[in-house]
Amino acid sequence: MNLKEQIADIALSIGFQRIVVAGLQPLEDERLRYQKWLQNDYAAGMEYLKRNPDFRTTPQLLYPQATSAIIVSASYYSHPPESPGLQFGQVANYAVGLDYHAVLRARLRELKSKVEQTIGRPLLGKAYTDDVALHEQGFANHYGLGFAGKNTLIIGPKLSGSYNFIAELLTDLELDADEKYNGTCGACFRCASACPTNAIVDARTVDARLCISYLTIENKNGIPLELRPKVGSWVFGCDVCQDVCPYNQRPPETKWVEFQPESGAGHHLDLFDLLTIQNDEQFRTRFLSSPVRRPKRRGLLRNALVVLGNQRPDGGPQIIASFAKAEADPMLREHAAWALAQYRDKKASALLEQLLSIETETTNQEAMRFQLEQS
Ligand code: B12
Ligand code: SF4
Ligand code: SF4
Repeated sequence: MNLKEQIADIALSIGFQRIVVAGLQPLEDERLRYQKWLQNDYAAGMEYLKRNPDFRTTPQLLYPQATSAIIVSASYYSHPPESPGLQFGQVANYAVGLDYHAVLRARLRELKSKVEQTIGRPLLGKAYTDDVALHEQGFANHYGLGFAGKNTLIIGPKLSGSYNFIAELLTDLELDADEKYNGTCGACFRCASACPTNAIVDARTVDARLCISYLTIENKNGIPLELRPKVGSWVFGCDVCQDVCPYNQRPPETKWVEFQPESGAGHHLDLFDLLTIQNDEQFRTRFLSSPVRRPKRRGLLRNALVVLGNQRPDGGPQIIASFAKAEADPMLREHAAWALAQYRDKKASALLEQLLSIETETTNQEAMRFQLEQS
């Protein structure tokens, strides 16, 4: 067995799904495509993506001592149960367990130390995953971890699908780079047709301004009015363009307990319960070590209000109105008013009128009057 095969064996024994070796030459095509993506404003409010864009396709700028990159994928999939009811919102599969950044980095460190035992010397190596620094899908696509589907996600061979994370170890090992994997979507266009917001604007191009994943996770502002109904039941992230993909019909389940729903927030969050979280500290304690903490209390409660407006569970109006009366954040009060208006019944409208009578922000008053007219 040569060193590359030994490393692959170790990676698989740790529980990674697939491993390839990438060269570190800059990816010029991806650099230009990424530049165009930024120019089209598809990165929306993700300012961190706009800084030092060329670093993303030039790994040696990140880590000059590196001579190769070991790229791995790891399944995070666990089968979602039926929703327990209308007061629950759905969490994207990648976020149901513990924070993947910490889990994957720990597993990459394990890989590094086992490779060190094998070669009998310390290894120079840096672990990355989902760091803004590297264009992970570009390298994964170029060196055969899988192929880039029309939804932009990397789809592994042999029906291993796309419900997997990408992570990498930049090292000083001399290893032969792998070749591109020639998978294809063929004539399929299911993801783009199923996307609730038409965010897949071209094959292999997502406009984040429209993507529910962006709107509910990275977006720091309100969710645009016209997109709120399309968010549907997604309280955090979105899996529609993966669920419909023929390559994901029988996805391999995660091998790691950390990604199981029991380890983290789970597949569904109780939206009434979320509205009882009163401050950032309570929120941090509740979602410590979960990816769901990313949009902070303000973002997650905003999402909860949108899903409540879409699903309109019994008992919702009273709970939403009590929440809004005590809430200091004007953006959340406006989303609460919107959610109430979606009930389109007298009781909810009366509660909305009460909210309007105590609202202090002029822009919110205007928005609430508009909602009242619609309700
Ligand atoms: C910013 C970001 C987002 C943004 C933008 C997503 C996007 N598609 O651009 C938002 C917030 C919307 C997002 C959402 C999600 N994300 Co995200 N995200 C990232 C991040 C940080 C950068 C991605 C990026 O650079 N986008 C810019 C565009 C230009 O690049 P791209 O789409 O990656 O590149 C594609 C094009 O260049 C295209 N391409 C290649 N050749 C050609 C040729 C032609 C002719 C054309 C037209 C295109 C084309 O293929 C490339 C690969 O798909 C990466 C981590 C990283 N460091 O790379 C994770 C990452 C892509 N996300 C990931 C995940 C899991 C998700 C979600 C599934 C989470 C969820 N369930 O809510 C969704 C999926 C939504 C979707 N359909 O993309 C995983 C994907 C794993 C995989 N198997 O592919 C990554 C790799 C994180 C990780 N380490 O695992 N994400
Ligand atoms: S994650 Fe959802 S909103 Fe984003 S591209 Fe996929 S289906 Fe569309
Ligand atoms: S749904 Fe179809 S078009 Fe979209 S990524 Fe999967 S195979 Fe490709």
